[in-house]
Amino acid sequence: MAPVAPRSGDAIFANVERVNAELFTLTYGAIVRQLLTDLEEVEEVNKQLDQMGYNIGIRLIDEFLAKSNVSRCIDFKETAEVIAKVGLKMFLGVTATVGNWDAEGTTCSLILEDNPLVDFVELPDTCQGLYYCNILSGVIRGALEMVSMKTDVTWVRDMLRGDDAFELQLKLLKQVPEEYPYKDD
Ligand code: MYR
Repeated sequence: MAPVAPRSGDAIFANVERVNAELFTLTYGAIVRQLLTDLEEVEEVNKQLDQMGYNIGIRLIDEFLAKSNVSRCIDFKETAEVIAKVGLKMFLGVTATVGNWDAEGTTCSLILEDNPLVDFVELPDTCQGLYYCNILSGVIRGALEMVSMKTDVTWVRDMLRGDDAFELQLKLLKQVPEEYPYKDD
């Protein structure tokens, strides 16, 4: 019998991580498929994915702030960089490039370097109009709302729809100033 070469802890860990990532991707695919069956209308699926993401985002922000040690951002530009380089990395294992800023500094794009949500995914013609990754825009919208930023987050490029990248547009609609709980007399 051929001897079995022992595998290093690192190799086993990398394998477990890969399997976890694949399981996550496949589970997400199963959720989208189920929504398509249940809701029938692609538009409704888009809304539902966004809402699910929002519900995740409003909870995930606590974990993000606790684990990342990120302190208050001075402006929306810094917030966008934190999402691109720290938030996405922490929860999705990818980073993004921030660009396409408008003159006011309130609208920008996150261009994803990679998108593990779409591994193994091919959309049939019946799914035209589907924003498959809409959960992600919802997560970011929900998380930002919890740190007083009302935003619009939409996909402007989507490789599953034939574009050359995955690009999310972040638009800051309103920043609610946080109130200091005590009044100085
Ligand atoms: C602050 O000024 O309070 C810090 C704001 C940081 C917001 C970071 C939001 C992280 C969102 C994570 C998205 C992950 C998507 C998978």
